[in-house]
Amino acid sequence: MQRDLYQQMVLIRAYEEAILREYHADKKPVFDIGAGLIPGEMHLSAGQEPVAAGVCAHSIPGDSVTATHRPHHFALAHGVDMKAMTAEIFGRVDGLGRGRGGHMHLFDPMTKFSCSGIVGEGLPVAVGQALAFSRRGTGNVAIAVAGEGAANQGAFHEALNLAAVWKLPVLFVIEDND
Ligand SMILES: Cc1ncc(C[n+]2csc(CCOP(=O)(O)OP(=O)(O)O)c2C)c(N)n1
Repeated sequence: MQRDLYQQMVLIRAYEEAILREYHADKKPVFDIGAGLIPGEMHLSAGQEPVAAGVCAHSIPGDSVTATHRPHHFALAHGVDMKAMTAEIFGRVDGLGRGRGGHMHLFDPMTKFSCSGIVGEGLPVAVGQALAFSRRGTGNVAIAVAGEGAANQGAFHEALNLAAVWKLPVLFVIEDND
C-alpha cells in the first residue's frame, strides 16, 4: 500500500514536470502565453500529489471525482487515461474532449471524472452525483475537490448545506495550498 502510494505520487510529479517542460518549450525567450504546443494558461499540481494519491487510494469503482482548474493529480490518481488526457492538454482531436476543452476541462464519463475552470463549480455537481448514488443505492461516494479559494463562493455553502441536509455520500476535499 505505501509503495503504491509513493509510486502514484512520483508518477504525478514526473507528469507535471514533463507538462511544465512542454508548456514552456516554445514560449521563449520572452514568455508568450499564446505560443507553443500548449497555448493558454497552465495550472500544475506539483506538491499536491499526496492529496490525490491518498484520497483516491480509498475510492472504489464507480465513485466520481469533480476536480478544479488544477486537475491533473486527481485525474491521474482517479484512473483517467493518461494518453487521452495528455492529448486533450495538447489540444488534439484524440483528447478526452476532442481537444476543445484543454487542461482545465477534462471530462471522462468512463471514470466519472470532471473538472472546471470555474472556481467552486464541481461542488454542486458532486452533490447531484451523490444524490444519484444515494437513490440508486450504489454505495458510491462523490469526491468533490476545491481549493481554499472556493470557500467564499455561494456554491460552496449551498453544496455543503444540501449534502448535510439530505445526508448524501459526498467527500469534500479542500486543498489549502496558500
Ligand atoms: C467563479 C470564479 N471566480 C474567479 C475565477 C478566477 N480564478 C481562477 S483561479 C482563482 C484562485 C483559486 O484559488 P484556489 O481555489 O485556492 O486554487 P489554487 O489556484 O490556489 O490551487 C481565481 C480567483 C474563476 N476562475 N472562477
